[in-house]
Formats: sequence, C-alpha cells, structure tokens
Amino acid sequence: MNEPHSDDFVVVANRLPVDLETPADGSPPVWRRSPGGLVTAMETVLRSSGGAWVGWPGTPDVALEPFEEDGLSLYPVELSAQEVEEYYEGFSNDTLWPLYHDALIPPTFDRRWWRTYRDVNKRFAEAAARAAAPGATVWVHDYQLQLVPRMLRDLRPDLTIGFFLHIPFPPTELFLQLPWRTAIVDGLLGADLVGFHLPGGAQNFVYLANRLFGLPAPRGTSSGGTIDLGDRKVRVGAYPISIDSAHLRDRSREKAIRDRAAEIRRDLGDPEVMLLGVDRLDYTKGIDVRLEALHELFAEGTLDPEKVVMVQLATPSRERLTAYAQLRDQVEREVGRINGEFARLGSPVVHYLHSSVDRDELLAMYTGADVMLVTPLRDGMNLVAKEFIACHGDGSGSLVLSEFAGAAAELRRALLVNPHDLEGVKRAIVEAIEEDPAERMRRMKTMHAHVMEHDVARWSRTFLEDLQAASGARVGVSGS
Ligand code: GDG
Repeated sequence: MNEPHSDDFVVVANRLPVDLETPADGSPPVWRRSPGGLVTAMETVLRSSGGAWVGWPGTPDVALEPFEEDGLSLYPVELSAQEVEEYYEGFSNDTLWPLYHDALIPPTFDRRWWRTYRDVNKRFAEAAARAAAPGATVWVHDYQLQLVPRMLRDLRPDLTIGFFLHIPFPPTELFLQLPWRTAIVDGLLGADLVGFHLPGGAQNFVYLANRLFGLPAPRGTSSGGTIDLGDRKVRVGAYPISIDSAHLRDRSREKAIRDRAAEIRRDLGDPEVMLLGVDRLDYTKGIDVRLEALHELFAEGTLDPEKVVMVQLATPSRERLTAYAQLRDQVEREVGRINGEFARLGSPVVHYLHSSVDRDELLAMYTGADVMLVTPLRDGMNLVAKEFIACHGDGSGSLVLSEFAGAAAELRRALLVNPHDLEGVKRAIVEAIEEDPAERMRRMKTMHAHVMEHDVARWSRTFLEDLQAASGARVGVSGS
C-alpha cells in the first residue's frame, strides 16, 4: 500500500484508467479498462514513466484504499450517487461539455451542480495533495477538474502543477455565458502551465484571463504566451495530443490482425468498399451527418449498396443524459432507414454496433477499412483519425475528416469537410472512393509520416519539459 506523499509524478483525472464494474449476475466486481481518449493517451505515458493516478473508479459510493495496478499507484476518489449526478452528469457533461463544444445543445446552468462541482474538485485536490511527494509534479486533466490547480496550489505550494484540456476551449463569447467563468479561469491559473490542443484555445484563454482579471496585456505568441499574475507567471500553450503511433503501426502489421481484418471483410460480404466510423455515441461526433450523407448517396444512385458497406461502431456513452438517449434513437432510426431501403436479405448496408470492442478487434477494423469517416461538428483532437492513419502504413485507405476536429490542423492531406455542408460531405465520400490510387497513397503516406513523428510520447515530453521550465521560472531557477 502507498504511504501518503509518496509519488514524484501524479496524474489527476476524473476517471482512473480502470473502472470497477459490478456484474448484473451478482458475481464479484471486476476491473475493466475505462473508455475514452484521455485514458488511451495517458496510460501510454504513465506506463512508461511510472507514477500515481488519482481518479474516480466509475462506480458511485465505493470507498477504496489506494492500490497498485500493473506498476501504477492508483488513488481512488469516492463519489456519491448524487455527486455523480450533479458534478459529473450535470455540471461536467450537461454544462461544460455542450458549452465548450459550440453549444451544440443548450448548456444547463444550475447553481446546485456548480456547488457540487466545487466540492468534488476540492476532494480531488486533497487526494492529489496526499499522493504527491514533496516537490512532485502533478498533471491535472480536463474539464471536470478545472478548479483543482488553484485548490492544489493553496494546499501544496511546493508542487509543480500542469493542466491540460482535452476538449476545445470555447470562443470567448460562449465562455462568458458561464455564471462561474471567473472562478473557472482562476482555478486554471493555479497551474504553472495550462495546455490546449490548438493555438486558438490557448489564445482564447489568455485573452479571457486578461479581461476577467484586468491583467496587463499578455506577453504572447500566436500559440499561447505567459500570463503575469504579479507574484507568479502562468504559461499557456498548444500541445496537440497524439497516439502510440509505432505500437499501432506494428500491431496492425501482425498476421493475426491482418487475418481478422480479412475475415471482417468476408463477413461483410466482400464489399468493394468498406466505410468505417468509430466514436463514442456523442452528439458532437456527427454520426448522424455521415449517415445522412450515405443515405442520400444511395438514394441518388451515386453509390451502389451492393458494393459499398459501412460499419459504425458507436461506443455507449453518458446514457443517462437525455440528449444522449435522443441521439441514440436518432442514429438507430437512420441506420434502420438506410437498411430498410437499400439492404438485401442477410446483407445490411450499415452494420451498426452499439457496444465496445476490444483493442485487437478495433485494430482489425481500422486495418480492414478503406475509408474512415470522422465528421464531428466539434472535437478537441480526435484520436480515431490518427489511429486509422497509424494502421495504414502501406499507404492504403482514405480519411474524410471534419475541419472542426482538432486533428484537421495537422492532417491537412485528409479529405477535409465542413460537416454542416452535406453536399460537401457527400462529395468527399465519393472522392475518397474514386480517387486516383497514386494520389490516395501520397496523401496517406504524408499523414502517416506525420503521425509517426508526432506521437503521444513526444506530446507528453514537450508538455512536461515546458512545465518544468515554467515552474523553474516560478521558483527563480533559470528556465527558458
Ligand atoms: C476526448 C476528446 C480528444 C472508441 N471505441 C472503442 C475504443 N475507442 C477509443 C478510440 C480512441 C478513444 O476511444 C476515443 O478518443 P477520441 O479522441 O476519438 O474521442 P473522446 O473520447 O471524445 O476523447 C477528443 C481526446 O479526449 C484526447 O485528448 O482527442 O477530442 O473529446 O482511442 O480508439 N477503444 C476500444 N474499443 C472501442 O469500442 N478498445
């Protein structure tokens, strides 16, 4: 068991990398890998560096002692059922998530949720303060924990504190709608370094901090800058997250994965073209956009349902929230409509899975697919796009990518689309299918080389080096 104050490097995130699940049949609880992009990225980082992870085990009302798992020290934070409802489903996912994603659905502003968000952030800060050794580095993640940097600094001024936001930081006009906007910005300013995926997010934050606190004009560059609080400086920057690229490339070349990819295509009826979508079932991801485009392409006769099939993996997510239940209905209606109109007996055109598959199966899907459809209306980065590219080192495959995914800033050779422009999405799907093979290969090879070079290890190394430099500057040690 871990002694308090024992770890030099501590990650703090809403969820632990594993979830405690209690099977419905009454058998004992089991640990399962928790879903989502943050865990995918940070697990790779922590497993290579070692350290501690503070987070919620995914089940309400369980009090667990810290424990070791696969070389990591895990510090579970307990949440009551009511806190899950108000802090997680409420303020995090029904206030901040929609607000930070262009208010695609109206955010709910509820004072009780806010109070619970503050209380729970305090608990995470206290847990991190217990886990961190003197002078340790603590890396706080994402929109659920924006108050933690300030709270933790108040508890433990000796720590180096970094914060990274995995979702977009909104335009200032939207952010200013938030009744608790000043407290959130103040919370983030507790960090030595605040990181975003894109320069735009970093700039918005610098501007807001300046405006809300009446600070002197920030010293900045196009990708961020330094906010001068008088007694302390806070660095702000853009750090586009990535994946364990080489690992995915190598795995996708393994015979077992390639055999499974071929088997999946056979099971789909050996189509000429396999389209693929992989998303958490979330209204930001534009699953409905691509289904609508596909429906029209079949209806007009542009695509032949005997030759083109689509697989949509929609991982269950936030199912207790109304917007998510409605989206599920809508997506399933559209899948039913396409299959009702264009499928033949025993051969659906859209194969829809509302489930989570294991990593190998996902790699086989990526490897076997011809065209990956990534059409979010807004997305911080989108790791799926990079994972697909990593699995196509041979230059095969096409990526249709929304301009509103953070990944579009790097993957300029994808077939970029505006997901609000249905005709444009349709054109890109057709282009992906009909494009000259040599041109397709050039695109994919360029993007593959980029993803190989800019992997998750580079992302975390850059962030952590900048964090050390920022905290060195804070305590008067020379730092750039
Ligand atoms: C947030 C931001 C940002 C999905 N289904 C299965 C499965 N996945 C994995 C994918 C990928 C991850 O989940 C999803 O990552 P994304 O980046 O696409 O999206 P979010 O979950 O919304 O992540 C996002 C990210 O944080 C990191 O900063 O990029 O913008 O919204 O790794 O492979 N994995 C397995 N089975 C599935 O069924 N094993």
